[in-house]
Amino acid sequence: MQSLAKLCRVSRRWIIAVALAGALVLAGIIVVPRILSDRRSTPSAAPSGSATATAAVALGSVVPAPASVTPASGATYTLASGAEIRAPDSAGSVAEYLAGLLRPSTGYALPVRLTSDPSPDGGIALRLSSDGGAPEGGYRLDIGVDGVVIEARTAEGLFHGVQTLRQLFPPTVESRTVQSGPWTLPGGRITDEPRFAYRGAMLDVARHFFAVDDVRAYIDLLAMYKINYLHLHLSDDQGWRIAIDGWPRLTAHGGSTEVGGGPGGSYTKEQYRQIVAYAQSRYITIVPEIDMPGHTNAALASYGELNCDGKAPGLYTGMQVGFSALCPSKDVTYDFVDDVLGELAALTPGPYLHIGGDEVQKLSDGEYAAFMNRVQKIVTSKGKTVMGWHQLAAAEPSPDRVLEYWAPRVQADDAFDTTFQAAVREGARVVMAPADHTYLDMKYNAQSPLGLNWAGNVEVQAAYDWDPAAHLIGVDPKAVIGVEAPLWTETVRTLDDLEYLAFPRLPALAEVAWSPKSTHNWNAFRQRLGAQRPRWTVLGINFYNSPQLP
Ligand code: TNX
Repeated sequence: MQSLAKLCRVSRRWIIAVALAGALVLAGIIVVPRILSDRRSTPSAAPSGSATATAAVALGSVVPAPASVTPASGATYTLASGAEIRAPDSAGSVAEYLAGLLRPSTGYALPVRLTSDPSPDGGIALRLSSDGGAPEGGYRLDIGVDGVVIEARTAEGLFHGVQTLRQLFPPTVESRTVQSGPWTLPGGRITDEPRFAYRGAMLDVARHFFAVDDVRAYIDLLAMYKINYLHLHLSDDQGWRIAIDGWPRLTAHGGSTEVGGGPGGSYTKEQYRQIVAYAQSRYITIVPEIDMPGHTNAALASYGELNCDGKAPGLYTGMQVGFSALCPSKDVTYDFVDDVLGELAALTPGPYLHIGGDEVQKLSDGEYAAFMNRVQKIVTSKGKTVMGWHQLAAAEPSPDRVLEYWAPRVQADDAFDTTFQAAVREGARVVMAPADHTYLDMKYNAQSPLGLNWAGNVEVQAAYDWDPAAHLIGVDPKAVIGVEAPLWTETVRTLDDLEYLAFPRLPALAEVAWSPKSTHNWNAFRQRLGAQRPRWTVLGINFYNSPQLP
């Protein structure tokens, strides 16, 4: 626990220290700590003859890389103006989604025909079957001269197949205005399934608030790369962003500002439901986070009784962390947590409630663990599964809980690692979000106009070139259920800003989470990722044009 406290305390000092440490690591001077085994290969030269942006799309060019790709040499399929999209009733919404993607740029009518046994007949058929050609969440895509078939066990699998199909059309398919074809696809078969069940992104709507439309737009970008969880960081020192009936000042006062003193904002329950429903329509599960006991100044400012001295502090619009905590010795604190988590559980169909638990400097280790033990029980009493940042390892086990490991390599700590390893042995599952690989708010390089750099700069290769299952030594790889890409928003104010930090690192992390390890190859990946840029241009995504991509 001493080491945990250390983990919590040092993070800001690193903003300065890590730049130096990063340089030493690069120079090979610092030995990689015991829990971390980051076997990054030395980058080799780019292969010659890399594909140009305008060349016809190849079957093997998809991001994330599919599990298996078998091109049919010479065979192609061309979508015709009279084509139909056919699907069974239960996949009708996926068929409509596909039609909605293809209609604006092709200008074709592409009627959706619902039928129990769809065949392509020159168009596109979505088929559900009990074997589906691939496991749960996976799909099989067959492109032949006479039509396209996507087959899966579930509508979710079909949706992922649709994302693959979308990338096989020329980039102009992403246009919202009619473009000239031909709309030709490469022939062959793709059989695909995800490596990890949890493929997450996190959006911090507390440091800067993002309205429902921005969140919807971000969800659409996540869906393109088969991400299936969106963790919303709904509260922090600078803002409380979700309406709670019994505690109206949380949003009225606690939601009224943000980093830098802007107007902030918050979601009504109806708006939160809209986000949940939109995410569901893209097969994405929302994971709401109320960070506690620290990162709570907005709540403490709204209700004096949550403070040990009974006095409400002022609102906070700076960027420090660790200074706030709910009062762990007052009954009202737990009444408050019970109300908040109860209302959030009722609004959230997904299995997880994320309770934060990071960077608490104001409480003793004992106070922290006792508080988190009580809060974990409140989560399970609401029928939900606990998720928390990795410091939560110091609290007692909770059924199936998920710990989100965020420490960058230079922050690893032997004593804390022992606590973490023990928590995993006692049943905790792990989502990997090490800051030096997955934090989308880290700068790409010293010149990046946005972002922080306390965990070092994170270029595209750092986001891609690591193995979530092998990253932690002493942790059973089977306990690792996935990967998350957090986007903290201290420096991020607009959707354009979000896009700049997410692209191209988000697709890189999506590939780490989806694709089998056997496909992992930086040089091949950077070719495929680079070839996505024309698509991002057509979509109007404000991406960072990384020099690491050909
Ligand atoms: C650390 S890592 C935080 C956040 C900050 C972020 C900025 C973790 C669980 N907490 O409070 O926003 O760094 O990069």
